[in-house]
Amino acid sequence: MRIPPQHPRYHSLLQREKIVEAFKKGIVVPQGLIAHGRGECFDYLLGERTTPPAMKAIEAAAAALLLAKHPVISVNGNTAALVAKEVVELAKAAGAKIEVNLFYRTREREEAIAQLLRESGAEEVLGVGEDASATIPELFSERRRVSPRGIYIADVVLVPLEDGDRTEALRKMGKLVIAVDLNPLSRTARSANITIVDNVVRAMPLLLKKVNEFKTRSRIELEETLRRYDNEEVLREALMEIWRNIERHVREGLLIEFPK
Ligand code: PTJ
Repeated sequence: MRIPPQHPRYHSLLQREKIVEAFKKGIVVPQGLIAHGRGECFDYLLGERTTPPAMKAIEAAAAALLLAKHPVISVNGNTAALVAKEVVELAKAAGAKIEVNLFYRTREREEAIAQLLRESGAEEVLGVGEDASATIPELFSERRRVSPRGIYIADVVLVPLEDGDRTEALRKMGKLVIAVDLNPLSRTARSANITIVDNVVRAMPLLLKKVNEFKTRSRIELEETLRRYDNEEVLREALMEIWRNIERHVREGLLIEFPK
């Protein structure tokens, strides 16, 4: 369906269209539609903008990716539907590998997502079929199956739109986990090392920009950016952004005015 650009909720409706189209192609699962709806709700409460705490997390994430020996970007159905091109560009800029990792894993979905990533410019996509032959310990969902050349040996893993279990399991393996999650109260948000509380469609281009900008920084400067970062503080600030946004609406009134 064509969304008219003048529509006041154009950007949000466009994202919905992308998710629905990807659902029809077997890239997104029905549960992914529900997850997207939950994200929309938090995005609304955040004011559909990248907040200052999200920007702090993006800077720390850029530093972590540039400092990493084996950075990996993990891709699921929703992420592929919304930001396949940005994932590929970020992987190239940060020297990261791209790996398909699905909660609702089927061979058809792995292949469809890998195909979409290749069409978006990816030269190599890990985690498909036999390549996902290593196992994350203590994880019982299909997400436990990972590539021995990718997530299994990674020191930094970027996990957009994750479910909590794997973030915890990856942390227990000693990896630095960067999450992108609009819900600052989710288990993923609270167990990652760096949580970008922002819509993945806004966060990924900003992260790419920061990675390119930080390439001129020394390792010492990047380490200092990471050292100063406090995820608990950033999550608190993200919640305060939601709080203040609600407070502003209460103060300024809620009704839309019409000419008499
Ligand atoms: O493709 P699969 O099989 O790996 O499945 C993917 C889903 C997303 C269905 C699966 O990982 C899942 O069930 O995730 P959850 O537990 O619903 O968590 C998804 C989180 O992403 C929620 O906290 C949402 O608020 C958040 N979210 C949804 N849309 C966005 C988002 N965060 C950032 N940007 C979004 N566009």
